[in-house]
Amino acid sequence: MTERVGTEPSVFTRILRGEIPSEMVLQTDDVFVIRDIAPQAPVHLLVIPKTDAYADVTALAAGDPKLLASMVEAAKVAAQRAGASDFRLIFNTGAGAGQTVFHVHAHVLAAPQGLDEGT
Ligand code: DGP
Repeated sequence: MTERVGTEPSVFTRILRGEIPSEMVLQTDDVFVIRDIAPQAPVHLLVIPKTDAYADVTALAAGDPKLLASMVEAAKVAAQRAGASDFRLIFNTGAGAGQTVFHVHAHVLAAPQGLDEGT
């Protein structure tokens, strides 16, 4: 489990503040959803809690499971709005697994016609 360290705002906090442009697709009281800057699928969204208190999904699940549930609900709504009822939900957890931003976020990967094997 990784806690966020340091006082520098994460890139996602800076996006939420409007300091970095992004394509915002959904916002709730506690979660926002943007398009990934480097999409790996026809639909590639990032679901991000507004709080930066949790570095990864293990910290979030331990600290605020209701917020984790809110992320899953936001993923479903955002994927549906993008025309995809089925989607892949991925939490890269730890640098060794490819996590680069230590402000917990979920990748939503989808395609309106369904994802190909190997996407
Ligand atoms: P991860 O590797 O799991 O930590 O995913 C971080 C994702 O964040 C990666 O897919 C690229 C995305 N990302 C990084 N910087 C920006 C940005 O400034 N804007 C947007 N929209 N996405 C970003």
